[in-house]
Amino acid sequence: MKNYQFPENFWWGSASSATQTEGAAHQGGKAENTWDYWFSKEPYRFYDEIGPEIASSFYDNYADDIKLMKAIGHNSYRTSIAWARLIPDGVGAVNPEAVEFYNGIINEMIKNGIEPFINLFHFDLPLAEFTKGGWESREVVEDYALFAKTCFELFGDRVKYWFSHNEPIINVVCGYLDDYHFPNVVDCNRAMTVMHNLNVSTARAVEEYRALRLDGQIGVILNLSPHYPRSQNPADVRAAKIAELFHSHSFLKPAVKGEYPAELLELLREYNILPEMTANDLAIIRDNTVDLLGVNYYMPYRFKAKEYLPHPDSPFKPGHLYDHYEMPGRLMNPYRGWEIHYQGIYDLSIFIRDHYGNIPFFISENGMGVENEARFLKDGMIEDDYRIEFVSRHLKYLHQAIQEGCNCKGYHMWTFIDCWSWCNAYKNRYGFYSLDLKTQQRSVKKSGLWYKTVAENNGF
Ligand code: BGP
Repeated sequence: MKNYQFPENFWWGSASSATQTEGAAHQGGKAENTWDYWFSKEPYRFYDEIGPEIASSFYDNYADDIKLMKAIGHNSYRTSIAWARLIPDGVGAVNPEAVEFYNGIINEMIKNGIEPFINLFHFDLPLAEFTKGGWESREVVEDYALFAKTCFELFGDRVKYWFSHNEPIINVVCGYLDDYHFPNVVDCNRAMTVMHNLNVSTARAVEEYRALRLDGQIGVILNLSPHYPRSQNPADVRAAKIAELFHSHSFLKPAVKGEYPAELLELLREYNILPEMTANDLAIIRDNTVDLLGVNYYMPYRFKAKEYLPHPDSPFKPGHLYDHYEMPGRLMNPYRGWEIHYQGIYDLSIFIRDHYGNIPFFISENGMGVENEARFLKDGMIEDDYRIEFVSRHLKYLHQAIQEGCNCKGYHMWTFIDCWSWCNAYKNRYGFYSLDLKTQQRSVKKSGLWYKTVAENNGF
């Protein structure tokens, strides 16, 4: 049997976010964020009408939960700081209960030998910042930079790995183009303004971090996928290339290389969707690139040339320039509707090696959401062999990429305990531990025990 041994000090852990785990949405001095607000207005847009108020109650259970992390061999864990908890009005007074809570998490993790990876923004804007215009507003970018600085000052003596955002493009696409997330705007000009402001905000967070001269690193977490054309027909290749410019390079290139891709700017001009970018913005982006990259990989993207012209009245969006392609015979996760393509993690790693200067990165999310896992219960434990297969087959390809010189530092699974998944709420479960929604009891799954052996052996 082949042995897949990973580099020394490889990060083995998992990831989650504040809103998806903490609960206590209206406690501990936390103000409403856009999720609390949207759920109060349109609960029917959330699976089973479950909102974020309880989540997996990490707020109350973090000390025990961190022991559970340790029990399955984690040496690192990523979560986020809820801006609306730390600074309820977005700017101004810091909430002392939040400081105590985040200090508690960080200290407890360190005590248990788990490196805290802290992200500053995981889709959860304080409502007070939304009323200022949300990510369309430059004032919000500056408030965010102040929030980031506050976090670095409060926790930066112990937290060595910081991230400005998780999947910033989700705010753009889901919030301003496709009506998946609040504020449910469909407007490409506004979407591109949000895209640019988010890029500036990452650079501003990096700038604030460097100014404090702390001895850690700061990065950004992006959801990246290899973009495969249906065929080598130039029309298909071009469709995939345009999609990749919008989906990947739009955030990757500013964060890693300090500039927008010229071809993306050309497209934005051609379709009259170029947001205002001042010389000062571009200088901030140029001078403040990230130290490392978190890569969330779930599925490959496949594209083909457009089959039909969009209706002339339909609001323009990048999707007018390419079609998604459903490759016959593809392997699917039917619960989430996402294709599974193990080799994608290898292709992506090679892409980062060859196009982004082999910047240090880690797989910051990879995972498999499955519905009704109770049917796999055996003697009190969910036997999720499909998840073990999912992780191990991805890890084999990741291992190969590392053998070929890719600078990958770790692997974090989505997620630790089944958590609240935005509009899908608890439909699909991702955790190494299952969560009983009624009792909040956690139980390890077979995959959790398997992952422990992988972490302990630094391979399998
Ligand atoms: C990523 C997000 C996570 C998480 C995960 C699973 O895109 O960063 O927050 O939710 O996807 O997706 P979902 O919860 O939509 O099934």
